[in-house]
Amino acid sequence: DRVPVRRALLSVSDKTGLVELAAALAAMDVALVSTGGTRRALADAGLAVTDISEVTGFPEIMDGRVKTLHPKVHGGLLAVRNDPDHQAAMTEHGIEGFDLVVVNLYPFEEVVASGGDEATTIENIDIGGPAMVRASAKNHGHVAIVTDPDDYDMVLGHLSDGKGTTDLATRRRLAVKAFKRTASYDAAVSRWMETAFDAEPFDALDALGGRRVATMRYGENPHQAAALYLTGETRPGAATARVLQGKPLSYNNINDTDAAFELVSEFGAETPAAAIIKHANPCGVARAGTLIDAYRAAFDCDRTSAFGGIVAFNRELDAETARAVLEIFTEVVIAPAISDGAREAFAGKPNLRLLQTGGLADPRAPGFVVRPVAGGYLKQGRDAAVVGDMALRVVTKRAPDTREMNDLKFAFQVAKHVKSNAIVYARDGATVGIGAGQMSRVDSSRIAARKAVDAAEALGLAEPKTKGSVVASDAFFPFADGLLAAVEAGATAVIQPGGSMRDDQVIEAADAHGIAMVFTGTRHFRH
Ligand code: 93A
Repeated sequence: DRVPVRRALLSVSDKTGLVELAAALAAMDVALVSTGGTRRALADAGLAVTDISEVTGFPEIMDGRVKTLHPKVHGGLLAVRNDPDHQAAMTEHGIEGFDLVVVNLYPFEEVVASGGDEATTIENIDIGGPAMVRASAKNHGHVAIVTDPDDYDMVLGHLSDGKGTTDLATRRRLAVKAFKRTASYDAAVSRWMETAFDAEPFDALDALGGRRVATMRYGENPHQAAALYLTGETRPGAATARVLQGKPLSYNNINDTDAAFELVSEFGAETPAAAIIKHANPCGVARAGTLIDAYRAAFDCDRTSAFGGIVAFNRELDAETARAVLEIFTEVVIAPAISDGAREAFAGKPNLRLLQTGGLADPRAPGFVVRPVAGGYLKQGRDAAVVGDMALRVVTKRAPDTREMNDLKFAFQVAKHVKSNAIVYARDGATVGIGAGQMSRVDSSRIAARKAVDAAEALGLAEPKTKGSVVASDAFFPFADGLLAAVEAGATAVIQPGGSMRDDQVIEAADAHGIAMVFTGTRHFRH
């Protein structure tokens, strides 16, 4: 198990003890081969040394990024000396073996510690060095790999005791140390990148469980890492859908597509429904006799916001509706099924992501939702409350008529899928104004009404569709002001959970304006 050391490769950034080591090796008739800087240091000390470029027949290129990454080098490190095939390859390609390899790496850790800039730090990520270290350590049966100047004396001692040979036990010990070194080196690189790029480490992402099925180019923003995990739940939706065409889905795409499909699933398959989502909030939702009418009505709610949106349907998507969707730029289309005609229509827009879920998600099905908090995460049951199951209570003098009641239920179903504070105006099965995500309910009311005015202008209507509409609020009106804003916009009926200390005042204001109001007793906060 002793290997005679006849030829050594030296390539070191830390030149401590280098000349002494090389001189001792030269005195034992060991041939020396080195990379540029190391070779110069040895030549300056008067030692005979071959430049690596003479071995490879190739200059060091790209500022030294490629100097030892060559078969003449790695063949010499990895060859199993007593393997006839390896011997034949060495002869055929003029490869000579290295018996001793002395490498220490670019001072990456020191550059980071001294606050080097990004470009300098990246240049100090050693690639060729670790490759040589790992190759030699793998081939420790034939090669001794020295990665630490503190070991030079020990190795020289073994060589002189063993008449210029190394023993297997020493080579094994050196190999273990070598792999520990490359491992800690790479750990330092990934740690630095994590901080420098503010990237979420995937092992932290993985820790929540589930099976990682896709890694996105980035998360909500380009500096965030992101991946998609499946939990094994078979719920139809964005994560489990078949992607029929299109660019890879981004993190935001999947998040928005999930919101879109959960929303249309709320309605079941009975009546055709369409929802258009932006930033996880709907900017238009409608039900109608046909899918295309539902889409057009949803689109009319807020044509401006619909641009670049995510569109979800609760029925098989037909060709005519597909062509209507293609009239504006759309990121993602998702439906339980996609007809051949619709697929053909989308084929002309190969970037558009087309998703087929195979079915609708059951809005009543149990499930859970997780959200991270610093140092941990919150877990809660999915909001599986459905307006159709709620004990609705008319609290005003006037009860809603049938048309109002249908729209009230529809508006409350949509409000469940709007970020709080949510205010949803609806008329004839379509949203006509949506106020989302405001810190005060009255602001959401005003924004929803304002958007309805803008939509009327865009559509060339004499007055906004909120005239004669109904309105849903995801949580109770704490004061009468939110309700009065709805009255001002022209709503004739209101649906809300109720339960405020001032319900009396809100009911009184509704009665004073002839408004019909329904309490659901159930709240739909969504944050
Ligand atoms: O830039 S590298 O990743 N590319 C290489 O091919 C390569 N080969 C050796 N860095 C490479 N090295 C490293 O150069 C060694 O690990 C050592 O740290 C350094 C020695 O270079 P010199 O002898 O020119 O000072």
